[in-house]
Amino acid sequence: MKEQLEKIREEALKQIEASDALDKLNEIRIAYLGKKGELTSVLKSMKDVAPEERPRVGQMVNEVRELLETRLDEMKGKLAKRAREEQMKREVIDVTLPAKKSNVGHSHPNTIALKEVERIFVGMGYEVVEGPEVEYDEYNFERLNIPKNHPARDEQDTFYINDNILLRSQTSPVQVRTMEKGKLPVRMISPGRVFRSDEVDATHSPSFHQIEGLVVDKNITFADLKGTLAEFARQLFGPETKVKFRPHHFPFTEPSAEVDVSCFKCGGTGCRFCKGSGWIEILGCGMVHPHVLEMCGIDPEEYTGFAFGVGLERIALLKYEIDDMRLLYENDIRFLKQF
Ligand code: 2NL
Repeated sequence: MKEQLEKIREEALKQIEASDALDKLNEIRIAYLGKKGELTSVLKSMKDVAPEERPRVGQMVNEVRELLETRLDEMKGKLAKRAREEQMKREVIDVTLPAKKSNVGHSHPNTIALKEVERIFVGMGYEVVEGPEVEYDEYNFERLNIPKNHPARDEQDTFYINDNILLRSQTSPVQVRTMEKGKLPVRMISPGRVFRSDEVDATHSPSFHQIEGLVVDKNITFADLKGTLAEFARQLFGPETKVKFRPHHFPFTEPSAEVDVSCFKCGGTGCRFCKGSGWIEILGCGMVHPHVLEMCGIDPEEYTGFAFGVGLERIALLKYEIDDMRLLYENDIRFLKQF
């Protein structure tokens, strides 16, 4: 019996020492100490041992059991520690590596120019109103005093969807929709994308952006228009900027004018930038035509108004001294990064 126990002890210790995984260790525990394990079967055969020998053999069995349990626990700890160390080695993070740089973008020059124009007019109490890019002929032309057969309606200039639906050629329809609602006075700008059937070149694109402005109230005069646009020009191009109003014609305003600003490069003496004239054209404007007010449900005997329209790309090109509009649409990151 004694030899048998010693053999079990030696064999078990050898196996524990040689085991290299936690589940193997568990198998060894079951094989020796489990319900049907070798040591347990020795206990079961105690009935064959002489009664006076039983205490000694029982003590030996307990000693072997305790020894094996201790060794199993030790080995379990060793293996677990080794596994943890290997995992740490595998998952090591080099905190000294340089961080991944995240690329932060910025606004497109068109957007920067738009925000600037919005800031100026919001500062003067204007509302910013947007509207649909697909419009009715009625809002884009008819109510703006551009009747059928007017040259501006030419199919060559406008993208028609069908007989009475088109891609808006200006943002005025947004203003028509606002006037039509009948809440007066009106003080608004309407920025947005517009469409014209133009060939692409340095100054033209079939899709560009416009900002129109409209004021309707009692006693609005051309002086209000002049003062407002002069202030706009000073805020946009600098406090020394002068404005010049040249008579012009638009179907929707009367009288109408085109506005030049004194060249912000040379101050008006003439340079390459203003092509020697000292002036740069920036927008069109005028007093809202009484017939337009009428068609929008406003009594022109009681109310008057002024309106203007400015090309957003034109402002961006001027402000950033870009000489080709196509650069604004090509999305070349090397170009866009400069602003
Ligand atoms: C230009 C000229 C202009 C307007 C737009 C307008 C709008 C309404 C009534 C009357 Cl609802 N007028 N808009 C007026 C004058 C000029 O734009 O050269 N745009 C690029």
